[in-house]
Amino acid sequence: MSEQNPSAIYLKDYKVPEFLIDKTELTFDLDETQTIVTSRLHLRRNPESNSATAPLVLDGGEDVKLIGVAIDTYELPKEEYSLVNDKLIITATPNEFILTCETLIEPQNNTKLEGLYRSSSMFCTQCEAEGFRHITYYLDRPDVMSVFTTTIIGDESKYPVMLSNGNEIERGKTEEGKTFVTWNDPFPKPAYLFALVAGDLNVINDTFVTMSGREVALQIYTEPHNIDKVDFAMDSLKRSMKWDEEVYGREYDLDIFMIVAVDDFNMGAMENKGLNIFNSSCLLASPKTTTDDAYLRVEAVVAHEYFHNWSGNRVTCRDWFQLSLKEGFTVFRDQSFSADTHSSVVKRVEDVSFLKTAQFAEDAGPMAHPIRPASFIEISNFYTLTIYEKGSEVVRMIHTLLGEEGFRKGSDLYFERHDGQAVTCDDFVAAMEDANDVDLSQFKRWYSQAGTPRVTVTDEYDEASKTYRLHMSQMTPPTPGQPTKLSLHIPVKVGLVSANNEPLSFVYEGNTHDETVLHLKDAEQTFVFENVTEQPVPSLLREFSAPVKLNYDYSTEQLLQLMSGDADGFNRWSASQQLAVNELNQLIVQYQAGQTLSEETQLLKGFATLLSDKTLDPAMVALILALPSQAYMSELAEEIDPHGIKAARKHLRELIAKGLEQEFKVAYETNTTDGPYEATAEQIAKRSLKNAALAYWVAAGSDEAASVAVRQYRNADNMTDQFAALSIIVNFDLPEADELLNAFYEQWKHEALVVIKWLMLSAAREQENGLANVKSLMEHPNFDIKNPNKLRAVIGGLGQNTQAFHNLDGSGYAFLADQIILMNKRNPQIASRLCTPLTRWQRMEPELSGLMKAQLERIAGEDLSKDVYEVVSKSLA
Ligand code: B3K
Ligand code: ZN
Repeated sequence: MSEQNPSAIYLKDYKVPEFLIDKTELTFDLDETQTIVTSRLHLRRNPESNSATAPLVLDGGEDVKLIGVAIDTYELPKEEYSLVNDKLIITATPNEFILTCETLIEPQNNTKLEGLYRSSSMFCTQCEAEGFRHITYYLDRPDVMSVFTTTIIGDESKYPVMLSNGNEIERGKTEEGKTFVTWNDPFPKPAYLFALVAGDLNVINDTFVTMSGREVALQIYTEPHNIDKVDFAMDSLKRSMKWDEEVYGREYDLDIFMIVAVDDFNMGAMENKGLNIFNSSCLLASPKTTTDDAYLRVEAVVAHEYFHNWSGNRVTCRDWFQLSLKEGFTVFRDQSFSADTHSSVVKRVEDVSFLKTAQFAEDAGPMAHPIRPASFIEISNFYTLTIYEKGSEVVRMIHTLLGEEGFRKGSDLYFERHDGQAVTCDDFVAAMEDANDVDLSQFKRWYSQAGTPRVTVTDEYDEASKTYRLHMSQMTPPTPGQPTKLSLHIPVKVGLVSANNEPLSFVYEGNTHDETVLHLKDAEQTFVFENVTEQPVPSLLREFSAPVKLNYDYSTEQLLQLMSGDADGFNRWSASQQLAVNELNQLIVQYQAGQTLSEETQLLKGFATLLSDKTLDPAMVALILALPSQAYMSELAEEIDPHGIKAARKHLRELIAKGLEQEFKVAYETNTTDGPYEATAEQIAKRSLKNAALAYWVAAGSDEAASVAVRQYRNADNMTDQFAALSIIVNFDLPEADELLNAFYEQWKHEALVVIKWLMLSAAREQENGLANVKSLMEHPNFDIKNPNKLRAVIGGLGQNTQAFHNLDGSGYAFLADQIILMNKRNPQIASRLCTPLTRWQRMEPELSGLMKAQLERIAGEDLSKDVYEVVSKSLA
């Protein structure tokens, strides 16, 4: 791949830093061609280090040019320092001193979007995980926490707004007539939380009064044309602040909290202390340009980044192996916030569905890793679904084991004990244990073992003694580097259901319950329930109490029963999914054998009951109606046949559509919302059912349904309805598809976020010349390869376009590989993420598998960035 392959670093090699930086004083002289950064680092030897003579080794980057370096007032001549592998090494230093460093950087040429860079006309930063070293030489590791004072110097006519962390403490003019602004952040923080923004921005102002009565100024900044789209984010922020006070007792600390939207951003958002920076796609929202899903995302991301102020900033990670300490916990917090704000069952279904589709696939692939990895080559590759989503599931299991109150006692102790520190996942679990006097030692294996455990359940009922037994076994499959696994502590929440769909109470361990949490700890274990009056249907793993694959041989009748009547809303969805998965699997087998696909489906009965039940939450009905996705079916498959899955899904959808055509029409007509658009749970629920019903109705093939879809597109007063109609028109290839796709672009070409939706839908469109169409999108004047949102939209759309991407001539895979090679050096983080579909090659059917592998090998032949190298080499290992 290159002459010297990058090497891994290991958790077991962790050592405390040799030096600490008590204070960091930075000056940025911003300029269009070169930016000069001067840093004054107040350094001293770390008393916890056992070396009194270790050299000072500061992290830097190939894009940082050192102009000069001084210790106190002594300017170091060249022979007194060295630059090796981007590190600045000074062998002889006093025990305590001020190091002054002057560096030159070129933010305008920074295409990697880490460190300081330009997005549109503004300067902005992204420092997590290791971006700060691309700004200046530093101890760029999270266990070095420092008080930052930052002065920004710039031309006020171009950069009237200049922001950094903390509070503004001074402002004035330099001798050259430029403006300077100085910011101070009193809370010691690692460099990854540093932020700077400069630009011609507009702001909205608000305030929040904390539970102790302090008034906090809230500001959201955007480029002028977007300032009308941040009211929802501001409202979400205030609700998040209140929620964190009520649920976790956590109050905001600084006097000001700022958020800035930028267009070019590698991920969703960043929790820099007091100055969050957001991808505009996760901040801007207006009814006409933003769908319900995107509204919910804005709310969740605003909450997530805000919650990091405690889970991440006040208490941070000791090293990057502990990333899930802040990410898993914070995802759990934002999921709970959304669940409390909207419907908790709907939220749980959405989160679990995502986990089972995407995280399970990651856990079954070559990049599988525990939520606390033992090693990595490039930390940017470990901002994964495993760290985030599975990490959240692990925190949720602790919550399930300790209960609401016990969990709160544990989190209180954690925050109190570790405020201002950089700590580990072990510290988090220890606080939970100590506050509750419990032993979580076996449970902690979840932190170090990768792979999705399989739990297999069988049962028996003894009529005479009214005893019911559940036999459970667990097995975690091998993952790279972990051939054998230990038994985990798995909380399995169960209830029993009677033949006439009533909850059946039972006696377990001496107490009567309707529902209980079983502690599966051994490889095989039997749980005995007494006083069970009839043969029950077990409702297993309620609320998805553990991130496992559950196997119980449910009959179709049992699934239909759980689907219509289980007390656990989550399991009603789960049963419907299982039923649909079973039917799809049969259809796939028929498709592969060249047989006629079966014309019968048991889902009709279940869906009919569902659609006629007026007591149900429409959002829940919509979720149950959604067939298991192409991606989820792929995750489940022994050998992935994308074309077979696609054909089976299409066939089943049509069967259901035709079987319940009238019901869908009625559901469409009765779920219209009155009044102006609002992103409330109630309205969102109705729109989701209305649009799900419309898709089925159109799938049944009537002209009436097609014209209703076109009418909805034309009359919609909000993006949810407009885009849902357009997607249906395009996906079913109605005659108006071309015309309306073009009209949509023309209507919205000046709204970057809507253009992104258009790019995605266009790229995903299945048609004869699908790949040529994707290529032409990348030539479109409104496409910009430097903008990660646009690139992801096109490549993401292609990934959903089965015909174009999984083309048997290999052209789809080759095209993706071309883009990866193109982005490899320009933006390694994005390039590495684009590799994901190819990492699944070993699970594909043989022909496609070989084609994918060939592309990975082609990529491997290039001179690769660490990011891409790690993913490609692990995939081919
Ligand atoms: N902590 C950031 C993610 C940074 C990713 C760096 N490659 C956003 C978040 O999880 O809140
Ligand atoms: Zn986060």
